[in-house]
Amino acid sequence: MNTRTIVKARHALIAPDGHVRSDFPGWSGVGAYVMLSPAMGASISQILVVFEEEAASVALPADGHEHALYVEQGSVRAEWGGEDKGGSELGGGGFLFCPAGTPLTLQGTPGSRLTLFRKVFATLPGTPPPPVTFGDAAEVPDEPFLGNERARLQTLLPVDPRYDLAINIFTYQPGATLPFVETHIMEHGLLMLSGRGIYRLEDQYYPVEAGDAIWMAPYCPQWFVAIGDEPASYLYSKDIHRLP
Ligand code: UGY
Ligand code: MN
Repeated sequence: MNTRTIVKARHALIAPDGHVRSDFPGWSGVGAYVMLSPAMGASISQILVVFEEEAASVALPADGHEHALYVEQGSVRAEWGGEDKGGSELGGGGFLFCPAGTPLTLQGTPGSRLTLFRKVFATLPGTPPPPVTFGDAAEVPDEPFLGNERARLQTLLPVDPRYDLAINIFTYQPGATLPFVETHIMEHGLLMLSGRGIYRLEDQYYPVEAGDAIWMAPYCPQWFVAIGDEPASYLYSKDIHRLP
């Protein structure tokens, strides 16, 4: 038996063949698969949620964690409480940020899938917390990354110091690469959305494909090249805007 999954002290690749579900209180009719979490040394948790039954739902408590989600497919109704109480219908490509201290419930039609990021919010003294924020990735412009038209970045959340988290989508044409081996203080949780490539994590090179999750700890040297006939695209989180 074999798997591409590998979990190391400073990085991990989680391939779909090893997924095992978790059950959480207040979650019903869903398969929850925890890709990344503090249990492996990450600061952020990344959870794949698959809605399996009619009226399947997820309840996220109003604690010190903020949540951000991206709908891979299907239709999800999000409702949040707090000062800016409200709701929204999210289809494939829909995203939502819900600040810490705000309760969030999600209901999805059977077959809907989303990736949920959950992280302790780092307050910024003198600055109010960020608001609930949502949208559709299809409407977020993509920009060439460091001048490369064939490697394009979408920044889903506003670039605003109230947020301590970025959620981005990176899309590479076949053969396009990250321009250099990045080494930075920021941690990434990542989901391969489509296509294939090779990810360098520390000093190892891994073939990766749609459905894979990756953890890059702070200072994990990282690089990517897209391979194959189609563009490769990934969703990733990044902690930002706070002094170390
Ligand atoms: O935003 C980033 O740090 C991004 N360039 N990293 C990555 O794609 N691994
Ligand atoms: Mn990076």
